[in-house]
Amino acid sequence: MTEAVLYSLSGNVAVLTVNNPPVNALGQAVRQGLIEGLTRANADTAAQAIVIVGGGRTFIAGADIREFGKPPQAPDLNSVLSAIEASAKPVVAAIHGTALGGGLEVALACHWRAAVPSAQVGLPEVKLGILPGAGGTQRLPRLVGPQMALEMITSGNPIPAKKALDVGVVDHVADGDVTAVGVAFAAQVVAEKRPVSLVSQRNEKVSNVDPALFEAFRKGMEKKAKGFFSPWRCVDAVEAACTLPFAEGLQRERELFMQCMQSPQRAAQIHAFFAEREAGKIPGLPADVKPKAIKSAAVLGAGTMGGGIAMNFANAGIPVKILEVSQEALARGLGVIEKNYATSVQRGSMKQEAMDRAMKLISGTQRYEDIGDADIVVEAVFEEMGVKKEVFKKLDTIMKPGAVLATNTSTLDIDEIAASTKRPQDVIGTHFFSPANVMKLLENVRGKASSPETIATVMQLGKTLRKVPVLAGNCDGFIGNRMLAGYLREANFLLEEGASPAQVDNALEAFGLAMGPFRMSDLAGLDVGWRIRKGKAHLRPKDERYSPVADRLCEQGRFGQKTGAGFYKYEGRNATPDPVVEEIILASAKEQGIQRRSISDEEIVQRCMYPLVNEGALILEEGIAIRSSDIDITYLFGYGFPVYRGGPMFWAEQIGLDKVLATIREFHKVHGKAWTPAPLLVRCAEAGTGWPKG
Ligand code: T1G
Ligand code: NAD
Repeated sequence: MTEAVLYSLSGNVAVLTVNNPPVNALGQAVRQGLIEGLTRANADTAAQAIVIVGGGRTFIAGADIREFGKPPQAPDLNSVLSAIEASAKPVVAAIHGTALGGGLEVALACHWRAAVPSAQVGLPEVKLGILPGAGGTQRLPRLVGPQMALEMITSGNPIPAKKALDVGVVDHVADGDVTAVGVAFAAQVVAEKRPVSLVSQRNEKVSNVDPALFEAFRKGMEKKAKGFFSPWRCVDAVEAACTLPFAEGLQRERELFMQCMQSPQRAAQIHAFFAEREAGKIPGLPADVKPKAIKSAAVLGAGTMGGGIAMNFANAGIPVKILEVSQEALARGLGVIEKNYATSVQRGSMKQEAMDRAMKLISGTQRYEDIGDADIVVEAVFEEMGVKKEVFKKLDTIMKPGAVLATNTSTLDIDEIAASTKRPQDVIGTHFFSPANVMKLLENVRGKASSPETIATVMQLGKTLRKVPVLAGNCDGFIGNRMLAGYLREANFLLEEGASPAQVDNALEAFGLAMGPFRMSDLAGLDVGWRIRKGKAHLRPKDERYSPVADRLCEQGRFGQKTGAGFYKYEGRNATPDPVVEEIILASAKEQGIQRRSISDEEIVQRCMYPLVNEGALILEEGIAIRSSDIDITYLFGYGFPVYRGGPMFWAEQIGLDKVLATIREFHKVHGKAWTPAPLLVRCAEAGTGWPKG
């Protein structure tokens, strides 16, 4: 037997322990080992039943994703599952940790399933741009019915053991060591001579299913699955389970699975899966550096960002104090927090007890003395260097030694802020994204003095706050906002050249962005960008083209949603085009002698997306980003870039860097030096390679 599956006997039960750390993925050796283990157990006269269990921290977490795209190796997973079903002796899956994807499909092929209470089971394949390809779409609906199967398979979200028991995915849940739980249940199955029942032969829940169920489900997922390929194939596969006999349904599932495997979205979403895990690894950090424990926090400023940042700490169970300049500002900030939680409770995405627990962890103050003992302080005051330095000078005198002094600045120089303290080694950027309690990205920004311990602490904090942490170097706008500058520049130029805010937003939302540039700017608040531009106006070369449209909106107090008008006018959160904005655009175009023309959506996408790629190449070459996939993660989790395109750098590689370069060179001829191709892009395109790896 391969070492990937270990064989042992516990009483009259044979135990097959999958031994493929870290997550017991179903690589070739595991598949081979399971078949060999089943054969041995069925031949073993001492064994009356068989338990399949995962060694280490989890059951099987799915197929080995690293094998995708490589030539298939026998045995394939379906033949492993047929061997399980064909076993003369009852086979019990004993589940702890996570039974995901092919792992749950193995369990569904078993005759019985037992779990410990902390276990989770699910079919997350849709998150990888595929669908369950080893019978999951045919067996799960036979256990839980088509509606529940559709929800689990199109969301890809796991369910806890208790719920799995309630809906029939598992047959038994008990506390204790998972192998012992599995062996005891298997022995009970033998003792009670329970008849072997194959899930694949249970048809009652997939018979006479009203076809309208699938139409209604497709209708219901139009918004969430917009632009994606695999979720729709998932519905087709579950529908096949309710319209075809099992064997034909399995065949249909295979066809749909292969369609997903051939879709470019699969490569993009798997790239995103591994990129998210890579982002947390910081080369060069001493192996023995330990993150500091964060048991208490403070936040300065209870504005748009401060409130959301405080909610993250409270949601993670960390007490947090918010400091504001006035009681009125504090009350307003705490009020917004309470309203946000109440909205989540109303929507059912949060329980009232959880809200009460979180609110108890949040308190306010105007006294610096009250925050001195916190393990970390995150500053989120106005985006003005003078104000930031004033605040950090103050923090330097009152925060306890070793506390992390973090700033949520969007663009300002971390080193300059750190230099206003005597402990620059404890200063670092922790750039959250609006709304801070929702957006997953945490762009940590190292200063030249930030210590390895401070870096390790905020990278770990990202995970604690359930964010996706990325480490950026210190430069103007770091990774995300630096790239965004070119994107917004072109979006504003396109307005003067003939497009409307709605046309630009719609073209980019059709491309897959969660929100176009003008709707996003109105959400974030136009005043933040205005403050930044005013602060830099003296640096802008006179001959450089500049669009004054956004400034003129701000001069009229149009800061976006928070003032009821920006690039759009607002009823609540509903944006409608505003003729006032059209007039400002026309006036600006006239002043600059710009001939307006009709602009294609394709040009809008290229003019707005290619600056991300070009600037990304500069950022990579300067080492501001450790790897190109970190840039992708920044845009996937911070700027609503569609995961099915993998991120701007991966997307450019899929198009071909040579083609991207060719178009950038065209724009360079027409629109000037802002479109100067990045040297790294030129080198990779001419070498016919992708971006440098690692
Ligand atoms: N294949 C290969 N490597 C995997 C893997 C997998 N399925 N899952 C995790 N890893 C690696 C991961 O890259 C990381 O590596 C290490 O394991 C620890 O992971 C036929 C076709 C299980 C919940 O989608 O959701 O089955 O960075 O950091 O936070 O229908 O990993 O250390 O080098 O994420 O504790 C379906 C994917 C596959 C589950 C654990 N299964 N995995 O989370 O650790 S498709 C999935 C996860 C399939 C069948 C189809 C999570 C986890 P490294 P980690 P974690
Ligand atoms: P905001 O204007 O909404 O809130 C700032 C708050 O800071 C105000 O309530 C103000 O009263 C308070 N404040 C000002 N000076 C203070 C001081 N000395 N001590 C304590 N409180 C003080 O601004 P915001 O949008 O929350 O931005 C805050 C920071 O976060 C800025 O650096 C900004 O660049 C950054 N940021 C903003 C966004 C965004 O989308 N709004 C996103 C990421 C980062």
